[in-house]
Amino acid sequence: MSPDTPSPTIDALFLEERRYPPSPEFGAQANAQPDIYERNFDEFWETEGRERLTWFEPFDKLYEWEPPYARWYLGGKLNVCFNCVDRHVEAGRGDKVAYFWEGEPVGERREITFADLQADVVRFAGALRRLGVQKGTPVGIYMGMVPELPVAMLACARLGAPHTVVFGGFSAEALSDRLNDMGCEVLITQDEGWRKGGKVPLKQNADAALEQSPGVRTMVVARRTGEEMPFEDGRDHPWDELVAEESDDPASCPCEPMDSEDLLYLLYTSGTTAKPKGIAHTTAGYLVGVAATHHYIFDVKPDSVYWCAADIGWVTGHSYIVYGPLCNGTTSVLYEGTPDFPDRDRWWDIVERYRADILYTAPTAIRAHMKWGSEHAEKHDLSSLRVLGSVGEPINPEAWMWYREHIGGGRTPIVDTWWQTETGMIMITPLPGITTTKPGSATQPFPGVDAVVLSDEGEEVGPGGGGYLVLRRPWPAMLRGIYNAHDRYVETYWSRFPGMYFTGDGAKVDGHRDFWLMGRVDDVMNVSGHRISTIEVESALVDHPSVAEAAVCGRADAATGQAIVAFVSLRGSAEGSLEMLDELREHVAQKIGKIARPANIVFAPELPKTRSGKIMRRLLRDVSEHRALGDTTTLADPTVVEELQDRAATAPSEEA
Ligand code: 7RM
Repeated sequence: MSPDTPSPTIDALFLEERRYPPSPEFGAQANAQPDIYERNFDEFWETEGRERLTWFEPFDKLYEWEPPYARWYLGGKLNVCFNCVDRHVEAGRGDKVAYFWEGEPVGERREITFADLQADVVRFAGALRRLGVQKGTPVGIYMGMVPELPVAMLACARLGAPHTVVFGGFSAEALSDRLNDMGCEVLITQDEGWRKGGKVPLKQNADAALEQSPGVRTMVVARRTGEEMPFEDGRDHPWDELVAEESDDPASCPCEPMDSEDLLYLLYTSGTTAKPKGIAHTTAGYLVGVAATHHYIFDVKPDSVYWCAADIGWVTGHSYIVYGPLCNGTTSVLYEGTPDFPDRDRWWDIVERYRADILYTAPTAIRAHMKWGSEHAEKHDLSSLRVLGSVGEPINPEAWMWYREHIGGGRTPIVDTWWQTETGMIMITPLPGITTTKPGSATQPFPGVDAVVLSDEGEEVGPGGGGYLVLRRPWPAMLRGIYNAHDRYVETYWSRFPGMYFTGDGAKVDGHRDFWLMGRVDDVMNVSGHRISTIEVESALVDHPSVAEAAVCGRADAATGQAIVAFVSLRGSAEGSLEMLDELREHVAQKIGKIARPANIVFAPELPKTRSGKIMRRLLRDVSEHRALGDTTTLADPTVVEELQDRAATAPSEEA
């Protein structure tokens, strides 16, 4: 290619032509009806704000937009805990189950009604108040998937104390960085967590973290495993002893009236290398955004049993296990453990037992189930399922098809929901009953969301072309900045295309204006001037019947600029032979073109992922270029990369 030929921003190579129109029966009963797309933006969010929440004082202005900061529902007063808990009890729904909690050890279960939740939250909020927590006190939370985790979050919200939840799998160092950045004064943790039958030493990690976080003066420790452990006098307090002294009368610890724009929480996202960013979410806009999207996108009904299988430590858990579902008064499943403990049918056993009708999970989990085989799901009656959701990464069309067929019985709509910690709520998604879905496409912007794909030059890319995904209009749950880092906020999100929010993701739009996400733009590969997205090569690989999962990255290459390296994990009994290598390269060539053929393929049992299941391609680049690894703090299992380094050193390549 000559240097003056402008290259496309991202090449779009993968063509997927399967279509799944909604069934008329689903459409007729759906929460979202087609006219939702015709609603006026202001009218839609005003109505949602007024009708979906209970206000102590009504708002008088929908929003103010002074780029890059928006404020929503100005003048309103409300409390998130009141909306998620108290008002449901006051309305006579105290006996409704809020959470069916399922512990990892088989047989450990708790049924928590909205009235139980209120009593627990009131007692714990009272205890925190006695420990000096008041409106504005920053609180850290470091726990596993126990009922006390949502209780702790809601108790903070009740008092008006902003929280930061640090995922229970993070190290002491990651925890103390976050506590220090937010200036936390109190930390809530638990003795230990359960994971795959083993124990995670949460309190011990918290002790180590506090050595580097002198600002934290108080620690509250919930009991989970009951293991004896040292308590520091004056600093550490057992949760159960604290709450035993508190009243469960809601009037004894009332909900603090908060301003619409008061801080609800920070959630830290790790930038690629730099220090984690404290993404700020405030009270009213966030709650309206997550409750409205939860209602329409998952088609939640009053008698639904909804299960989001994410971890609460990730934004998906904040928005769609805690705040959205509780605000809507929904019954949820809350599961503590992993999908394969003690057996690979654990999830399907849970779906069957609770008759869950909505399941929301991530492509990484779907691919794991696919790798283990459909026989585990077949042992169970999954006929209660009505809607399936996916989030976290682009979903490969073959994984989408497997999910639809083996979990959804070929009957349920799938909502592939695109969003970010920063957006707070789902932004691009099908609406079940309305949208014709396509395997691998997140389809349409949610009503009122203004998403476009732009070229390097900032021009809108036409149908079929790939480019940068940006959002042009503010939305209620949008981030209100990075905590204490205005310049970084502007630089990260608002400087690439002035006045518009840059998502950092690549995308293409097809002839029906449906969106196809193409991964992080930092991961796009450049092979002889062709800018190839990782997801398209990965999806071509996963399309091969022997492949369960694939991750690709570019490594420096003298001839082509970059060459594609693929890391492939095979299904069941398939073997990573030289023949398989040729077959896979040929398969990619046929599916999307010769240019996208991997130069090297490394067969590996597992791929390096973050705790929320996203493939860490940055580490794959380090492995492929035989470099020392960059930051690995967010890696779920460090042994996985070590294994890859060994295998990459001996992997056969194109030249071999
Ligand atoms: C909810 C969440 C955000 C990044 C985002 C994308 C990727 C998320 C999808 C997706 C394709 C999807 N928050 N992503 N959902 N890519 N299709 N449906 O994941 O802050 O942890 O990550 O995740 O790259 O920018 S997050």
